Amino acid sequence: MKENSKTKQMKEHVVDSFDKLMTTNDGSPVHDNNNTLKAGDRGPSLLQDHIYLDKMMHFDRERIPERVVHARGSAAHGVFEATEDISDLTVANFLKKGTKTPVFVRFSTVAGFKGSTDLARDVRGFSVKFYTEEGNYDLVGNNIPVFFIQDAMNFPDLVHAVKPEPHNEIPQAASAHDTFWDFISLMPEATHMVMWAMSDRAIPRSLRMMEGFGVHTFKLVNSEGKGTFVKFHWKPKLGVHAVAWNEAQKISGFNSDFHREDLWEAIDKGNFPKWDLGIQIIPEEDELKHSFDILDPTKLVPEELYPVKIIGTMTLNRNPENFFAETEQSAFDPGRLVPGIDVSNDPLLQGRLFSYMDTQNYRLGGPNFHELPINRPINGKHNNQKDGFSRFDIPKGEVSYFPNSKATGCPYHAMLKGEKGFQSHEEKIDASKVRKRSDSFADHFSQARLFFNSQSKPEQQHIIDAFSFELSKINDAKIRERMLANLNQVSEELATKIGDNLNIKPSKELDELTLKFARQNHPDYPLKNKKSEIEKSEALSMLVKPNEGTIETRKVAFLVEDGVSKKSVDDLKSVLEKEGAEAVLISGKVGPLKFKEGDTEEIQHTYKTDVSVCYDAVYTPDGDSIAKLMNTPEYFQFIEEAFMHCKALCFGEEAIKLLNHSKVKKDKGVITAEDKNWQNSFVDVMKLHRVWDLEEDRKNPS
Ligand code: HDD
Repeated sequence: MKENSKTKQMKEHVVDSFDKLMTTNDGSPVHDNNNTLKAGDRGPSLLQDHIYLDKMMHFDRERIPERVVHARGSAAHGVFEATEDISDLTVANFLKKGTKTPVFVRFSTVAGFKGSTDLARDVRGFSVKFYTEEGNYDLVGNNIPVFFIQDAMNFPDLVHAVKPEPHNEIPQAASAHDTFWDFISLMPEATHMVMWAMSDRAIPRSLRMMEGFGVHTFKLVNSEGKGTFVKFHWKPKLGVHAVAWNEAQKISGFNSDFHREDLWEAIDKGNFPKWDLGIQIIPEEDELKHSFDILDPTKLVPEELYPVKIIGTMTLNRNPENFFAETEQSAFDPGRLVPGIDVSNDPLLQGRLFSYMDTQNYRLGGPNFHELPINRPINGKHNNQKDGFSRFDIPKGEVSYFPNSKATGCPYHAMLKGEKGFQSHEEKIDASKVRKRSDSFADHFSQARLFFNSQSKPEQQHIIDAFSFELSKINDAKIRERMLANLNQVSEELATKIGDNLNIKPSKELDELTLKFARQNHPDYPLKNKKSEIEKSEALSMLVKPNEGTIETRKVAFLVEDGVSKKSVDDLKSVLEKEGAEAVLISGKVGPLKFKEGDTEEIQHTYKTDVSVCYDAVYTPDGDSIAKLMNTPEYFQFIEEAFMHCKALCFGEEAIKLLNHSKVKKDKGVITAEDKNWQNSFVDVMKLHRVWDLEEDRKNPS
């Protein structure tokens, strides 16, 4: 990996203790790190033991408050390269064509604690810190393009509702409980976002296979000071994919670090994840032109109205050296802006501008968190801000104020020397001071409908299943009813199908009752149905489009035993590896596996440690191993579960016996060596990610 300005800066702080004498925190060499100082062999211990006190005092203070939301995260370093000339839109230095900028990216779940599972049904955070030549720019987004609420005033309530309930701190990392749905059912504006949260977007196959969105509308500002509204999009090169809900639950049990490990291993092996950065460009003149308000964060801007223009590519190419120092201490803030990018008046974004700075001050113990290596700007910082806990910099001189003559006005502000610096976009505002919700934010259902209508049949079924699961977990029947009434505004079909699973019939009376409830809580709440300009948007579905799939970095389980044919293993392995996928041999025991041909190979994965849910596809090669597998219940469990989760399965010619002996039924996703062009057919099915359209048949094989 090439060095850049950020890696060089960080390197100065990396400590390598190999072959070094152990010292106290003050550098005093430690003679004995096993025994406390005692009065006599059998004690008591002495308070004068500065080596013990030094060690224990540090240990006692090792934990800092976890993030109030997005506590569980995984991160990596990388680089962003601008690939398009958009100088007509922005002066942002790092967006100049050809510019390469170091980045640090942190992905997260929202609700769970720091040690919770990766595969929770949840929104994923997608935070990018660009270390630009003009300071740090943070794009703190999510993998879902809209948000639950419109105004920051509701944020603490939303978070209190989704987090474990205060009396018993149950459930961990899950929205399937009363307080969350109580809140949501009383906030019609949340309906659009919960449609996304109940879709497969909330259970990604990999952090490397998620889109990212800036969510809010932002502004780009050019050299003439002209502003243009933009929406930011991250498009993953590996496509957007999810696991099945039943699979997610099982992964949580088998490997709660599934996403963290996947990201780490991919980078470790040189399979660097990549995303394109795109923008939707919305001229200022269009601000008020649509059925939705572009300042309303519960609305997306359909790509059919403003297509996404790709302006750069981000590659993650280095794992952090240390989790705490980098991932945990990284401090993101949507208010960290650089010249050429500004915020819009979205009331949720405006509220965020206070919260992040405030939380970092608390979480990282004071106002000098900017000086931590992971947060330091590469261009250095110069101002008159002084002192505070844990100041690292040693500012020179007697001046810490402005204006001054003693330091010739330095550090000078840009205008003093005719330079520009960061200038807020000039905007005319002529308004009364009010505390209210804009009428232009009043339509809460038409984009939720747009989302539902844009899903393929299997995706719609997953949404119905997810709502049915979550709402079934609610103890208070009234909450279930209110939620169903909200969903009835989105689609009668959706509400009826979910209602069938909950024993509730959607009705006009229920809808009115729900409205009454919502009104009681906020009497001035604007609620108006509007018609969306777009009925259906292809960009909202995750279905793999023809010829767009890839199997790069996918993991294929090869189920083997002693006596397996090496040729049968190697032939398919080389086809898969050519496509960038990985074959992993799984057997009954670790240690050397004997091939039919006589060679051996070390086995690292067994049925004790590995399960089908951690793999993308399964192959059973030929050989004398077949007889052993015939008597291995774990083998059948593996292939049958993969089948249920709509994965591609492949069987060698002799292995067809095993297929016939199992509950797996031959369909277009089950390939055997008797099929024409079988190896390529297996790759083609894998490219679809899953054969979701066969899900119903596969769940109930006749
Ligand atoms: Fe937030 C963290 C994303 C609304 C207040 N948020 C946080 C992180 C992400 C987001 C990705 C994790 C940052 C990291 O990796 O360290 N948040 C969003 C998005 C929002 C949003 C996309 C809406 C569009 N957030 C939001 C609001 C508020 C906050 C309205 C408060 C007014 N968010 C916070 C926070 C956190 C945070 C409490 C917790 C830890 C942190 O900031 O550093 O300040």
